[in-house]
Amino acid sequence: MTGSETVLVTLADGVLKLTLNRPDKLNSFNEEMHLALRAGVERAHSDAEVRAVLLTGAGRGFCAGQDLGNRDPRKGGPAPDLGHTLDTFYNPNLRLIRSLEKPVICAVNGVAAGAGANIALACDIVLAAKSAKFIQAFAKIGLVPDAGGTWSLTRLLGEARAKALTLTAEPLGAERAADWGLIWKAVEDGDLMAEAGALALSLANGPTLGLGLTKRLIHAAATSSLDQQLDMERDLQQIAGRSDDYAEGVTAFLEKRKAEFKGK
Ligand code: T3D
Repeated sequence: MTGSETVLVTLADGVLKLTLNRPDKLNSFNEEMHLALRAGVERAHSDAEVRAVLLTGAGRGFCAGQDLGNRDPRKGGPAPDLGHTLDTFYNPNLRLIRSLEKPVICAVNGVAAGAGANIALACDIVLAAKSAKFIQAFAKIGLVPDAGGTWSLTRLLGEARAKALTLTAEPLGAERAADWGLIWKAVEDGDLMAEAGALALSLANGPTLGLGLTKRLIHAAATSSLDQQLDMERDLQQIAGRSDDYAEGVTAFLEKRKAEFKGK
């Protein structure tokens, strides 16, 4: 195991598992945890051994967003510059997660509130324990949603549900989140880590280059015209078609055996 105590990091069979680890504070973010998460995701970018990421939380919660103990107005002094903290801590991590051209699976093991909910939504495939809840808690403390929440919620759910969730801060249960298309799946609490781990392992054994290019296409689709998207599919298919994994995939099909992808 490597990494700071606030994010536990393990690499096994191509899966980099990052576990937010401040369970007594429901894994809310302090500066150390931001930096530890950043180091983990940066490693996923640079380490070719990493072919998928699995993000989860220790204890009964996934992440309760910002550690509000670090924002106590009763301690006096000027109001904090939250724009600066977003720029310095949250936004770099969001960009790193979103731009990683390898699959990122999130196993939401319990409550995901504030920026914690929105970090989960930045991942590629989100599984949640049936008991987990997603809470856009910001309105309860006079803030606006951050960590990309207004972007993810609006794209995934549309304006009506995005507005109701953010303006009311009403908790959204995992099963309804899945029914609404906010996440991939709600699973029995006891099955969550096994199911998320198996999915991460299966993706880590996949054609990593092609999966990364697929993510790039899906991300571009929201702002592209059909013509632009067709051109991009052509360009990226050209790259995929020259990969070792494509040659292996077709060979394995013709030889009626399972493909052994190397991620290149
Ligand atoms: O500041 C900036 O840099 C700007 C960025 C902001 C990003 C944000 O995320 S703003 C939103 C911050 N988060 C929240 O407002 C959520 C606060 N937490 C809650 O509303 C509730 O804890 C939950 C709904 C998430 C869970 O409720 P429950 O009843 O299951 O648990 P609890 O009893 O409230 O919490 C358990 C412990 O975790 C408790 O500590 P204690 O009393 O046992 O010592 C509680 O204080 C602690 N905890 C939970 N959330 C936070 C926290 N401690 C610090 N910060 C938290 N966010």
